[in-house]
Amino acid sequence: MSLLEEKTKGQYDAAQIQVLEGLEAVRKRPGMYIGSTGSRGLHHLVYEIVDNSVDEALAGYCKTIKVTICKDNSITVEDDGRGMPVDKHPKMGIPAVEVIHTVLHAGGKFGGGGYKVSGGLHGVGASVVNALSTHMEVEIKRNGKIYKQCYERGKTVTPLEIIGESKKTGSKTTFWPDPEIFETTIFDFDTLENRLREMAFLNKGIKIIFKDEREGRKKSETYHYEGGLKEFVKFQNQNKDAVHPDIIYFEVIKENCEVEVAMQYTDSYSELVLGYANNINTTDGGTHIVGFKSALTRIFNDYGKKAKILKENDNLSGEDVREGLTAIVSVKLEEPQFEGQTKAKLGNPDMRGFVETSTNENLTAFLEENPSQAKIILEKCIKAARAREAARKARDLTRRKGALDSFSLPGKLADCSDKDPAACEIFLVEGDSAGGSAKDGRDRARQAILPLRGKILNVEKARLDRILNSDEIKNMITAFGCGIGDDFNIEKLRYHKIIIMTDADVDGAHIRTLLLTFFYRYMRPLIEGGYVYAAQPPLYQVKKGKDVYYTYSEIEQTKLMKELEGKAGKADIQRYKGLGEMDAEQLWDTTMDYNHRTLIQITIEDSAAADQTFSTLMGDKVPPRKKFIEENAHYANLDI
Ligand code: 28F
Repeated sequence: MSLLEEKTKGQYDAAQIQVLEGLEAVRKRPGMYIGSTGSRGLHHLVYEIVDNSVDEALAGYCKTIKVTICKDNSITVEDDGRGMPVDKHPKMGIPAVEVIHTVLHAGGKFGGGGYKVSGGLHGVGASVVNALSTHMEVEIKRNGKIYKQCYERGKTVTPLEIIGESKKTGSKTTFWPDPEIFETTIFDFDTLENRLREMAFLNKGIKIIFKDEREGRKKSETYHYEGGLKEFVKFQNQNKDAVHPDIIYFEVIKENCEVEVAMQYTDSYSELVLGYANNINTTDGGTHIVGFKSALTRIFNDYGKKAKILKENDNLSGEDVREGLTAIVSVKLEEPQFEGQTKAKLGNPDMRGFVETSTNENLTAFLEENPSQAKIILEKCIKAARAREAARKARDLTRRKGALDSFSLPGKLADCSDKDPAACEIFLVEGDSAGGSAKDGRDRARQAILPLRGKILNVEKARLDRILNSDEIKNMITAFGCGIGDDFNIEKLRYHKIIIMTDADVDGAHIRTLLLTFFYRYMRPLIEGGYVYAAQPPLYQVKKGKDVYYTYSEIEQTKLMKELEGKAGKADIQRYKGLGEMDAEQLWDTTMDYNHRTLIQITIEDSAAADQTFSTLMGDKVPPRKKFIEENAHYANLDI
């Protein structure tokens, strides 16, 4: 054995052991690397591989990325970059491509000056995808050849082989997610579409072709936006009415960081400010967003006074200048620091100043060059300020003061005796009769009941002052105890489960949608924190002899009737039209009893998509709503 082999042998073994232990750790605790082994974790695998192609594009070598959900439910990602290196790694004695796929965090910084933008969980890299796949194949076009290597659950199973020739360059990865690891291995087209489209907006000029080749799905979409964030705002506002014609857009590129901003005001009353750092959606904000928001407030106040639209002692708040604003702030930097439990908050202090200064300069320039649009925006901010003032007075009525809390709770609330929020839940019940049954049937220690009389106000089309005139809404704010909007404080929430209990019919679904719109627009941390649930009342009661059964879907009902066919006697079937048809005991047994009930937890998968959905479904424009319902009707179980 040569001196070199002797020398590397020891290292090779040690490195090899580290490799095996590394990927074993990934299989033992996958959640540490991809967040969860549910659907979100499964989709993270795709983002990890796509990010490597995006990095190659940001380095300037790749133009097109193809993502395919194959017939056998594997995923293929292909790019036309330089092709992963295939030369032997000096220390490990194996090809660089094998290091990338078998050594944890081997992705590292790429040559060519681009930054490594991290994946959803900060670039755990292709090796994690390998460890969590039953099979993974990589094909590389480089040096006029086509190379191929295969892996299984993190282990190399074939040597790197030359399987052909090609004048092109690029990388192609196919992987089969491991059903031993994931609760589901079925990919969701919409989930991938939202993220791939977002990546195309965030990295202008990149072309992403997305195909679904599964049976009956034959879909193909291409995302390619030379306008970058400008096109993102246009897309986000497509179902809203802009109040000024131009999308305000600027980007500032420095040696080691860059910021890109696009923003436009619409006639809606809610705000949407989306932040990204290295393509990661910073849902908890961070220094870049703080910088952007402080610049916004100062610039509009300064400009407003200079242009004599504001009086000297007027002062617009942050909320006022963001009413109706759709803004996207994307920063790219070399060493991003993510904070918070979900690592979705940017911590780098210097990004605050960088974004604030960039926004100051460019927004001021836009307002001075477009005085008529500036005037329209400022007039909207002034109206918002007036409404806020009116709302503040109304809101003070919903805040409970002092020790007399119990007396200032809404009369309709049947509160629970336990005072530990983590143990308590509140049912928002449609209709007084069901509310009465729920009050009688509940667990008085931990279950509170707030009956709602019919439909609540559609907040998507109302300003806060009008919203606070609604008794139903005021009652909920007071009962929850955590305030709304900028006042919201999750620490004051009185119940850690907010359960929407409405009839299993179209009206019930509409009330649930109105409630979710209110929570999404004015109490979003309730949904983001997983506090909001929908109760599942039964659709049928079936009596046979002395047995009573409840079913919760048409499928379950059909299955039960088949099972009962064999038994003697006639089944007595009752289709529940509303909660009010159940007495207290039945309501408890079927929908409220901790041990038998089914609750659906409401979650937000994608901020931009959620905002789009609410503004489309609850906004003013009918054609987009009609289109949305047609495209998504197959998800609904209607009781026509
Ligand atoms: C389908 C997924 O992974 N594409 C990739 C490249 C290109 C290079 C590279 C990747 C290890 C640490 C350097 C080529 N030539 N698509 C992909 N394309 N990785 S991953 O290098 C990774 C090395 O840094 C590449 C010259 N420099 C870089």
